[in-house]
Amino acid sequence: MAAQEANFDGIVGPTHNYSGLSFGNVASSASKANISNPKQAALQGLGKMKALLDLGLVQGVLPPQERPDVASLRRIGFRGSDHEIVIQAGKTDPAILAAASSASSMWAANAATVSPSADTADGKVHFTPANLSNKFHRSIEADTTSRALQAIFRDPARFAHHAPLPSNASFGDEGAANHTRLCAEYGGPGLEFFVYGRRAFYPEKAAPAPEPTKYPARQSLEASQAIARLHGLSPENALFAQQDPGAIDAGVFHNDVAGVGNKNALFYHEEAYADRKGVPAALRERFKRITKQDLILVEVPSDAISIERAVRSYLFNSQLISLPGSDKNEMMLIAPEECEQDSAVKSYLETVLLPDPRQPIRKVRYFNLKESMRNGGGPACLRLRVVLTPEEIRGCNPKALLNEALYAQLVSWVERHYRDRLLPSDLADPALLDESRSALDELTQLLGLGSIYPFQISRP
Ligand code: SUG
Repeated sequence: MAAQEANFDGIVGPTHNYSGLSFGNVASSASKANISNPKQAALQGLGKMKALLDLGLVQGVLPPQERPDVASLRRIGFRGSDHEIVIQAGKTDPAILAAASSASSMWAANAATVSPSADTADGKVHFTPANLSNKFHRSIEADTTSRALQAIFRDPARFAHHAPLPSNASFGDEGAANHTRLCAEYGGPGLEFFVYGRRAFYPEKAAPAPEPTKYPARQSLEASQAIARLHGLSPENALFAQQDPGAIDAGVFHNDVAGVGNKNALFYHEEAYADRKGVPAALRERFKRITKQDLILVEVPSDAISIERAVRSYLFNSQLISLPGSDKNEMMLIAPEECEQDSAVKSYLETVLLPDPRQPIRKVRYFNLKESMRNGGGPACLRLRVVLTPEEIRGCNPKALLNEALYAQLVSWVERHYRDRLLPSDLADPALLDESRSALDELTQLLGLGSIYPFQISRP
């Protein structure tokens, strides 16, 4: 059997809440202080995973993180027992406690950048966990993410795990959300397309466009180049392009809010890249050289869907999947329900895109992911794509791969451990820390991960 693309989705953690932590992510700011429903959030995520499993895809899970992250609170000077620290931080610094409590690791597209073995010099699958240095609440994910990835992709003969890049704006790295692999066949040679928001070094070198003025550009060119180097990609197989600064200022804080690719197709908004003509041309030319095939560029013009509408509906944060068993290269969009509720987007999809025989997308399925969407996380944010050969699948921890039984166990685990209502002010309740830790303790056993959380590692 040939290589396939597996999706590893982040399980939403028990502290999922709306604290408005992500400046530049308009949904996160707009949802600030709303009531969240962690149980519903986790079940919505599991529902999408199960649907993809039922479609015949390989589906894996990534565990949530320990939150509130008491270790980070200690690092910045809070003292006392774990409970005392949570209570104290809640009194004096609720915004910092909120940052230390975010369930943001659910957005697995930001967990790491992954290069399949067909692209790398040593023939291993390479992983670099993202440092997520632009936001404090996300920068504290990388260490546990590293341990989780190593506990899942565990055969050292097949998987290479790198340390996160230095945690600094110059090497700001947001993982696979700014990385797309294009190929003719998953197991064949691929073009790894890296999109960055800013250049950190060599200001004298003219960049295609200036930096955004309103919102931060989280990914640097130098971070993307470092990853290509670490993963042993050849210069031929990696292409770097700047995101349109205007798109970032419109709320495209990651490139996966403006485009999604799969195999030989790229579905993207006209305003995604700074060099609107040059980037598609370069992709087309490079793809042809690598695969001897034509790249299908499905560009959505601004006068059909404005960039603001794309951000509101999260159209481009859909997953673009190849339907297993279809030998005709047929693809399906896994879109958020917000696209169905926006009449312009729905009509574009159903009357313009799907009927167009020049492009491969034949079906759209809408999913209710509202809890995650309100923090700016759509279907594509929730998954990390990993192209795996059958031998590589066998080199994974089998307990992290979803099947009917694991799905049922995870649903029951969520039902037993999660609250159905949470306000940012509830984060100061030390009982939430205990609930979260006992849930995670059980989960690491379910998934056979060993000790990956600080509270487990420091346990006598
Ligand atoms: O980094 N939201 C995340 C959303 C990440 C979406 N991922 C991709 N596009 N791949 C972020 O901005 C909000 C948390 C809060 O406000 O409580 C947050 O972190």
